[in-house]
Amino acid sequence: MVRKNQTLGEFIIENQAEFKYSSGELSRLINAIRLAAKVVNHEVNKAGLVDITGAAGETNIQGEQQQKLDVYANEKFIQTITNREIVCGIASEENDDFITIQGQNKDNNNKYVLLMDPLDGSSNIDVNVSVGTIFSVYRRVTPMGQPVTKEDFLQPGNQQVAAGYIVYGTSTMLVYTTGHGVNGFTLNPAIGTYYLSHPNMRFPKTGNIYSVNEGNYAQFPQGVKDYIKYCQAEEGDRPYTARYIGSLVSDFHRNMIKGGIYIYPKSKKATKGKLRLLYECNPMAFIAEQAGGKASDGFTRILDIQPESLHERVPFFCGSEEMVNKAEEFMQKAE
Ligand code: P6P
Repeated sequence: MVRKNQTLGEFIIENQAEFKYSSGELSRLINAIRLAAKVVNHEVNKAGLVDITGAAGETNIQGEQQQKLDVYANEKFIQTITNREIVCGIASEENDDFITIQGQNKDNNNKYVLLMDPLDGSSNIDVNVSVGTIFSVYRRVTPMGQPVTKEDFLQPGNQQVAAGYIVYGTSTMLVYTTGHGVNGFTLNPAIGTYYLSHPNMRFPKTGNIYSVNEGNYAQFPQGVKDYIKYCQAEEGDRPYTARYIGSLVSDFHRNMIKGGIYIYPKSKKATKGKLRLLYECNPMAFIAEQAGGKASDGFTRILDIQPESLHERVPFFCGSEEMVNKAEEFMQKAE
């Protein structure tokens, strides 16, 4: 049941029945994520006032310069979720390998695995542009009582039981799905409570915003070049508007509200694209589909891709269904 302005806590309790097979752990996991998000939000919102911005002097497995806030956010989410006896493992963009959580009794009886990008778009922190956290939840596939294995993380996105993001923008919002639609909660920082501000979020079937880094145009596959030219043509409802923040969560969130498509294609520089399948594309694709949108790699539904490794990358086309269909047409024609 959805009542505008109900709190996130009330929403979880009133919709507990939706969490099939869960005797409350999934609700507790969402609660833990919302707590960690409040803590991270507190730091994100004062970046620049304290020495929490800038590079941490390390690079992550992606070879990307780790920002201090990346490392801080990663630690906060791991700490908050680990000691709640809900997940048996965590995989993070910031960690080379997954983390095993055996539980207080070391009995390996926790039911879920969590995958996350703790702070996506973090290169924007120092220039005061919004960033986000992305998370994805699966039931484990290995038997209870055994330590988590890589197979528990390498599940196709169509097996997700929950996915969501926190966008630290002009307001801080938690947007998530458990397979029963998408709901958005806005944090009132004065009292630390999230309120249901965007019930039943839906991607408009079409739109006129396209989000892609056109600086890489020369390196794009021909189908992407053709689609960009289509967006720019003076015909019908076009030219479309180009909007690209450089923060996936922010571009996705705006496109879900206004209608639009986000594309991060492969290029000569990024031969598989840049975005990671497990903790960026799969959760955003689950949310997109639950909101009536679409997500593919230009040819194949993102949620049907069988992952081979934790940090693998895929090309990403995601947004309003009719816009993704049109982009896929250009990709297939150019094949
Ligand atoms: P580029 C941030 O690093 C990110 O993963 C997404 O949030 C964002 O959309 C994209 O990369 C930006 O990448 O190559 O256009 O700067």
